[in-house]
Amino acid sequence: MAWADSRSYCQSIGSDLATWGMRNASIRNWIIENLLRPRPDNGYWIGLSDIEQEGVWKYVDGVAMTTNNTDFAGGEPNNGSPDQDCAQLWWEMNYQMDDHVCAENLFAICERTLN
Ligand SMILES: [Ca+2]
Ligand SMILES: [Ca+2]
Repeated sequence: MAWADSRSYCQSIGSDLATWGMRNASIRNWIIENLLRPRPDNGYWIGLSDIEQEGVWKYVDGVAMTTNNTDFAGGEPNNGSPDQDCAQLWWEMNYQMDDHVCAENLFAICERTLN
């Protein structure tokens, strides 16, 4: 699904695209090693974008990007052609973060807190 559709899907099941789990390196690495790496060839949307303002990266729960709460691959985010505003984890970048074209058809990492 496209990034926006992925977000809608997550919300439809009481969650949202992953935010705090992506900011926490140990949780992020657990997800990568146990859930993503066993199924290569895929890209996964997470809840991080610069849709609102180019170059200003923000998690969907409102938390701003810092160097401490992201793990972009070297040279990323590069706002590559035609316009990359949504963050993915992608096997070709060893599951580090990469900005990608939001309309691309990727998987989604949904996240919800337990009540
Ligand atoms: Ca961008
Ligand atoms: Ca990119």
